[in-house]
Amino acid sequence: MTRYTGIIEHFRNRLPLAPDAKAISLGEGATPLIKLDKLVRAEGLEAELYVKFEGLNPTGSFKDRGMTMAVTQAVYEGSRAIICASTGNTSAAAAAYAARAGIVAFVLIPEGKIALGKLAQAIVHGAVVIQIRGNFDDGMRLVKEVAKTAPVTIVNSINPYRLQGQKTAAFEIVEALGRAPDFHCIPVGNAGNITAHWIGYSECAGIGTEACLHCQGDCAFLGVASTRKRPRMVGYQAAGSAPFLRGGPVANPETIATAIRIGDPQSWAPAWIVREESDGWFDELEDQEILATQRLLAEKEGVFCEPASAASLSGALRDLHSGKIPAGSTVVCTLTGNGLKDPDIILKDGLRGLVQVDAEQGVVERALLERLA
Ligand code: AN7
Repeated sequence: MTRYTGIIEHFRNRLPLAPDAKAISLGEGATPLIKLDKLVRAEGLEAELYVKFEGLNPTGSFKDRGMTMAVTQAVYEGSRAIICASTGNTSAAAAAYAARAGIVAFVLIPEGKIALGKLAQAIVHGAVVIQIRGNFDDGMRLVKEVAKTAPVTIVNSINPYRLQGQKTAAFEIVEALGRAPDFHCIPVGNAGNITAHWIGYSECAGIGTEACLHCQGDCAFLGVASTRKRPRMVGYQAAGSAPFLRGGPVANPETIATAIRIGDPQSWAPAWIVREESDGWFDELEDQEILATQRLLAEKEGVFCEPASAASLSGALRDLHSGKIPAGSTVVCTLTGNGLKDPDIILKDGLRGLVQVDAEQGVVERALLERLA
C-alpha cells in the first residue's frame, strides 16, 4: 500500500504542472462513488444511480481539487498571496490551502449570505475575510479589478489551474465504473465544475489530450481510464438564480442554496459549449425541491450534502421520473459539498425527531418501545 497523497501526485502526468512544482496538498480527491439502490427502489425507478460525494474532500467540497492546483502553481510562480470572491466553499478551500502553503488568503464574501461552517473555516485558517455589502457577482468584479494592480493571484475558477484540478473527478468516475456514465448531473453556479468535468471526460475519451503538457496524449493514465463514450452533461440551477435558464445574467439572484447564489457565471461560454457538445441540458429547481431531496438522501441513504449539492440529485430524480433520463440509464450526480457546512438550514426547520424526557431509565425505555411498536 502506498499512501494516497492527493490528486496532483495521483494524476500528475495528466496535469499541466512543471515537474519541479512542489504539490501543496491536503490529500484531496479519491472521493467515494456511492450507489443509491435503496433510494432508486423507494422512488419506483429503474436506473443505476450514483452520487460522487465531493463533500468528503479535506475542506468539505469539490473546490479542494482545484485549489490544490491553483495554490501549487501560485507558489511555484512565487506568489505570496491569493484572492477570491466566494459564496463560501472557495473561500474555505483558499484559506486552508493558503495556510498549508504559508501564504496569505484574501476572501471576499457576500454579507450574511454564506453558510456558517464556511465562514468558520475561512476564519480558523487565518484568511483575511472581507465581507462586502453586495453579492458574489459584485465580489467577483472587485477581485478582478483589484488583482490588476495588487500582487495577488486570483484563485477563482477563472484561474485555469482550478478547472485542471477539478477535471480529476471525471477521471475517478471513469476509473470506478470502467466507463463513463450515460448522464452526469451537476449543480451549476459559475459553471466551472461542469466545464471541468467535460474536460476530464473528454481527455478520458482521448479528446483534447494535447492539453496534457507531459505525455502528448500517450500517457499511461489513458490506459487505465479510457472510455470511448462521454456522458450527456446536465446542469441544474436554483430557480431564483438561474441565468442559464434565463439566457443571460440575473441581477439579484436569490436561493437558500447560497453556494450557487450566482447571477453572472464566469464560465458562461464554456458551459454552453458543454451543453452543445454533450447533447445535455440545463434545468432549474425550486428551493423547496432542493431541500426535500437533501432530506430524502440523508434519510434514505445516510448521505448528508449541502443544499446546492442536492440540486443535482433533485433534478436527476425528476428527469428519471419523467423519462427525460431514460429508464436503465447509468447516472452520476455530483454532491459538491458537505451538509455539515450548513447545519442552520436543517435546524431552522425545528428539531424534528427530538424527544425530551426525564433522565430516568423507565421513561427512556418507554420512549424507545413506543417508537419500535
Ligand atoms: C457546494 O464557493 O462559486 O458551477 O464561491 O460551493 O463550478 O460554480 C461555489 C460553487 C456547486 C457551483 N455546489 O459550482 C464559491 C462557489 C457547491 C458550490 C457550486 C458551488 P460552479
